[in-house]
Amino acid sequence: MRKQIILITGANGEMGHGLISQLAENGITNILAIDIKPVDESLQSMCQLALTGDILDNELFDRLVSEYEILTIYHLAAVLSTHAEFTPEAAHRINVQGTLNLLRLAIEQSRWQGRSVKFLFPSSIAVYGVPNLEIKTKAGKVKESDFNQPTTMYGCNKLYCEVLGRYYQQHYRQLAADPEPYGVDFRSIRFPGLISAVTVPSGGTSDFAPEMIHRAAQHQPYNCFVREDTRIPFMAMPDAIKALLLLEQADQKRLTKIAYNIGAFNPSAGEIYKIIKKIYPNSLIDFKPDLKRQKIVDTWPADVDDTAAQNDWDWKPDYDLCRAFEEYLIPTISKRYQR
Ligand code: AKB
Repeated sequence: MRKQIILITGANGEMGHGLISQLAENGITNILAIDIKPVDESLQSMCQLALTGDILDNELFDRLVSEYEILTIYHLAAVLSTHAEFTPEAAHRINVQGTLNLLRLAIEQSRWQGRSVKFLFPSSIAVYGVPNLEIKTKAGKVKESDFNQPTTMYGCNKLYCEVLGRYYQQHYRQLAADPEPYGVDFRSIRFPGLISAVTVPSGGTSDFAPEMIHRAAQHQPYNCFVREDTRIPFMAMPDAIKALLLLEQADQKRLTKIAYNIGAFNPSAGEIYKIIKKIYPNSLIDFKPDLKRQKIVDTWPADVDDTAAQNDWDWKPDYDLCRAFEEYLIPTISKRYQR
């Protein structure tokens, strides 16, 4: 009998850390964690198996099929928006071909198991491309069908992978004599900027918020790369993990979308600065916009409409801006840097 496992790619990433820790806390340990670099020591003890592997390596997945019955796939591995702009073709290979490899694995597993394997895919607000600041301000909370014209390779990749997910769920091998019996149970969330107290992001264009907080807590100066008036949706990492697990547990029959918006709070960079200055009055933060990265963030919405997630799978954030700082970020981050 093959061992039943939950497959998590991108294990070393910010979301990977949060998800593996939460699953372990929930008593779930049949985790197979994969990352291109050796999985962090702190995570290995929470996993049944931690593999160093490349999601572009099909042989890796062929080996897994023979040994494991994959119950759910959380495909978190990705090259984020800023990094992807420096290596767009490599990002496309990893973000799209990598996802295609995982979708193929999921389809094969669905056939073996006689049921649709759940495939949780983190999409992003980067799929939105709001044309200009005037429209961004007027648009307010954007719906999933608004402004789907991404301006980054990462945003293009994420939007296309949502479309691939729908294809693998509903149309894969549609001309075959024997139609695909189960498909993939593809479920996706368009995450806002995520702020973790435990890890520091790298390669994202929404990183200005977590970078500002972590640098202030280390009493290090920080030049914020966006204007003070820059406003996009953010979320505390525990809520991002809560959303992934809620969507995974949701009744398929209630789901009306392939990809869902979720929101929590949407402060401007200046409002985040003011909160930090109250907590770390001596912090040396100033605003030196990187006009190229600023241009990307200005195409992302000021806020998102998450009515569908509320209706379809009872989404509700635990952390608003104030609680995120008071009860999650500052206590954990201050402890982390006091050592
Ligand atoms: C990024 O900045 O690229 C990501 C995102 C918004 O998806 N954090």
